[in-house]
Amino acid sequence: MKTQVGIVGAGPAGLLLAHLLKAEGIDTVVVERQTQARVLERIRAGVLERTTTDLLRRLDIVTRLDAEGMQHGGFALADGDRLIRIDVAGLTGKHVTVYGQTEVTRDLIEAAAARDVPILWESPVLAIEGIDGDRPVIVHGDHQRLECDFVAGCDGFHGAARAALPDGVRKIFERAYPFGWLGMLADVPPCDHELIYASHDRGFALASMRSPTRSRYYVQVGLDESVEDWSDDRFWDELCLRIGDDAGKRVVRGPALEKSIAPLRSFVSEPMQHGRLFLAGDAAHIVPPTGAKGLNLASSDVAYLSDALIGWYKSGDQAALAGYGAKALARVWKAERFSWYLTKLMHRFPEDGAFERRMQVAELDYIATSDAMRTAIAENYVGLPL
Ligand code: RFL
Ligand code: PHB
Repeated sequence: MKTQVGIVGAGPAGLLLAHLLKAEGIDTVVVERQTQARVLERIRAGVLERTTTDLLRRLDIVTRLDAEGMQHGGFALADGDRLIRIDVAGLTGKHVTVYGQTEVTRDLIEAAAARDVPILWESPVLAIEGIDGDRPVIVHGDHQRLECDFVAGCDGFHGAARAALPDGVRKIFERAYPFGWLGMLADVPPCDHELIYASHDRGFALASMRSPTRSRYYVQVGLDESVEDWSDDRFWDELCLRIGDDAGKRVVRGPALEKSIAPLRSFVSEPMQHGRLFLAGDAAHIVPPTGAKGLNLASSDVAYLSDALIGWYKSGDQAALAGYGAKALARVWKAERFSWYLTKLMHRFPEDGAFERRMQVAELDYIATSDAMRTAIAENYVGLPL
């Protein structure tokens, strides 16, 4: 089999890239390890920057996004019973959109079928060969070979593409955090019309949502804990303690539709390209979810990469392709910084004592009283310009 751009992974990065290239007449094949059903049941991100919604608009895949996505002009940082509102719209003139990653993925997969964007399901990529030459090959499934001009590695943190960069080329920057997030989804109305990120003495909590009738909540847990340790009742009790009295009283309880634990990690692999292989999204970098940046970084990578590939095919532009990684990494590192900063500010670290806790409270005090601090947080949260 042959194509122009072979794409590994049918997550948001791979699917968006496939559509952006297809819209310019460039052929792609997406090769995905999982079944379509498995990809569609993964519950992950919930907050979309303009970077992401603008790409979906450019592709005209916005019918459901416009009908069901919720525009948010702010969020709150909670510290005990104090709520510090970050007026994102007032400070930046921009909004974020609350719309689940699951829905983005569903919309992209449905549009792929309608627009003849081929996706090979249940076909794990085993190797990527010849990235130093002109005709790299993706070896997948039952040792089938997909010959391409370029390979885009959009296969997430546990994928195969990053490992195809030669030894000695890759440099890893990493921080694993000593805790995870236990997430729970329930068909109950959210406790607030905006998101609340809570820094409590007992640990972090987040009140988020998917729709006016579906809530998504998280609590910080130890790495030694498992979902079985957390009955629904225990989860609701802990959440209500951590998010502050007012919001806690408004929490509507209900049975969990899903519960899972995600460890938190900061990770960057440089460079993001070698020869004819280009990495995008979680394949190249991971952020802790505190800043809501993971999916949005996948989108900005793909915006840069699609522009560079389109330039190469339309006008033989080599420079844009050669500069892709550096351009993407400049934005990635700023999102890494913001995600790390909010994670440090809002979580309890087992090694920290009373002094570090006072530092967090002092910083939250400063944020509460300084327009400059709130502006810095708002412009990072809403997404730095491309
Ligand atoms: P994905 O979504 O992991 O997709 C990669 C795809 O590649 C496939 N794959 C392979 N296919 C073929 N052969 C192989 N050898 C393969 N190996 C893997 C996988 O099956 C998969 O389908 O990566 P992508 O596209 O880069 O997208 C990244 C985002 O999914 C991720 O950054 C976000 O979910 C992170 N994230 C959030 N991001 C936000 O922007 N806003 C948020 O509010 C937000 N909240 C979150 C999050 C991530 C979370 N978890 C569970 C890690 C909340 C949580 C709890
Ligand atoms: C979510 O709704 O899943 C969500 C929202 C904001 C975050 C992380 C996750 O920062």
